[in-house]
Amino acid sequence: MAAKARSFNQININATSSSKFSFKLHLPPRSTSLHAKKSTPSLVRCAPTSTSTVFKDKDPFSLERYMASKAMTVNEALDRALPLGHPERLFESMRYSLFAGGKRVRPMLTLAACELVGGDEAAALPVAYAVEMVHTMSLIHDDLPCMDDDHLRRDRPTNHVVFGVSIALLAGDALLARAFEHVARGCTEHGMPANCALRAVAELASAVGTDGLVAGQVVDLASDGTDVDLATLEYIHVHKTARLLEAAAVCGAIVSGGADEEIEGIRRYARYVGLLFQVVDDVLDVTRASEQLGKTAGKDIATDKATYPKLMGMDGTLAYAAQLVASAEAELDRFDGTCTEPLRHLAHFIAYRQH
Ligand code: GRG
Repeated sequence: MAAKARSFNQININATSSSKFSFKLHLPPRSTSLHAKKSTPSLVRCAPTSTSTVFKDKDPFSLERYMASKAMTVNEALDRALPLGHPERLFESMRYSLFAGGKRVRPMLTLAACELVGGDEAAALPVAYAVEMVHTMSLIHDDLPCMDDDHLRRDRPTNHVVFGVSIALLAGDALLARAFEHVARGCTEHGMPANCALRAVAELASAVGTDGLVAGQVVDLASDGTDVDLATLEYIHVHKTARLLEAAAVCGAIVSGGADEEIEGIRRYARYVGLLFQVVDDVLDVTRASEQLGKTAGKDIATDKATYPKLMGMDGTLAYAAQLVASAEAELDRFDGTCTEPLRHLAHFIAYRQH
């Protein structure tokens, strides 16, 4: 870990930050309490889900094994959920981007949150892969000529380069619709109470629309060529990036029957991690090459885009990232120790990732 920290970018998660930048997340209250459950007093449940069955209790936790196992579970489920169909070109386009080798971080957050609150992984799986469908949709749309006009994504030519703008746009739309279809079907098939299903749908919808991706993208587009301050930058990234990671984890807890107190603890953790994801993304854009990222690197500097390194400097950005990891971990301290391992390690992975 120490070697990694040096190579990425010297985040020292144990350091007390010397950042002069204030550390606050301005997030609007969420309307997730369609049918709020009564809170339970303690956050000590542990999940009898697949990690504990795949890895023996005495095995030390290995994030590498955990991520490989969850990615395989998610990929197989996605393959079953979206076989080729008619019209074939549409399905080819959807599958082209879906199976282009994404890290599957968001579905991992869903499954890890499920595990933390003692849920059944099979029941949370449709939500996990639905979030990946939403994420893939956002990448396809983000790369379109009317948005970022990018040509490289997940190590491949972008969707519209291969399939044309019209099909790429429609493939994104179909992935979005399909995602909600699978959340609803998955909840029904696993006998989930209707209030859980509706709450998850509301959470995910809010992360996509005017309180999430779309809002962030609109402000991002409007900020092009203007002097963006830190508050605006945070607004963009919280909405464009962090909200979907937050919804991924929160939905995992909701459909696993998590208590309100647990769900809100996981939300706070995921908010920190979501913003951390983008802060690190900004750093990687400067420090890594396109071949290492699988997408166009150095674009932020080339287009003079507002980023955390630009506004805070690299040292300030790294200190901010360190604060975010520490804050995310602090949220997990209120839960049972063993069960927090996946979310704890995922926060570290996001901080130290190289791509
Ligand atoms: C049309 C409803 C609708 C929404 C689209 C285009 C858009 C609105 C939003 C853009 C959102 C976006 C692409 C944000 C960037 C998030 C980000 C850092 C992506 C990279 O995620 P990784 O590193 O990618 O997890 P992989 O490929 O590993 O999955």
